[in-house]
Amino acid sequence: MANCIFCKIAQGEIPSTKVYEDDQVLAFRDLDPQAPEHILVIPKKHIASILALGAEDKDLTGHLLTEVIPEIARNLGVDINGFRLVTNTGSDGGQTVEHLHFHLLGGRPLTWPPG
Ligand code: DGP
Repeated sequence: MANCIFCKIAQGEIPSTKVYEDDQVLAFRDLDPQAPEHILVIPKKHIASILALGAEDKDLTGHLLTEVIPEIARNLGVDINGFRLVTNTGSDGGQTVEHLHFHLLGGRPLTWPPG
């Protein structure tokens, strides 16, 4: 999608520090990390948020949650002490980039509740 920063990252038009890539998914380090490990996991296909997912995205979301995210967590070593997975949605959810992304945060104890 034109003017979507994460589409541009997915297409390699904007550089990123990649930690995982396949034909459907890209994961890269957040520009403004909030934890020692702060990874953004995105579908390459433009989907605005979790609310924009359709039935046709079941394979993609299943792949993302059951395969990609556990693999990234294991590769980073945060499977041992744990991590947090967050998808901010809409303005109250704090979403600033309107391309579905999961924040994977780990490498330190995280507090709850969020601000
Ligand atoms: P959210 O607020 O949940 O929509 O998260 C958007 C995140 O994206 C935020 O933590 C900062 C990150 N971000 C924004 N622009 C870029 C970029 O150009 N490169 C990278 N690596 N991260 C970005």
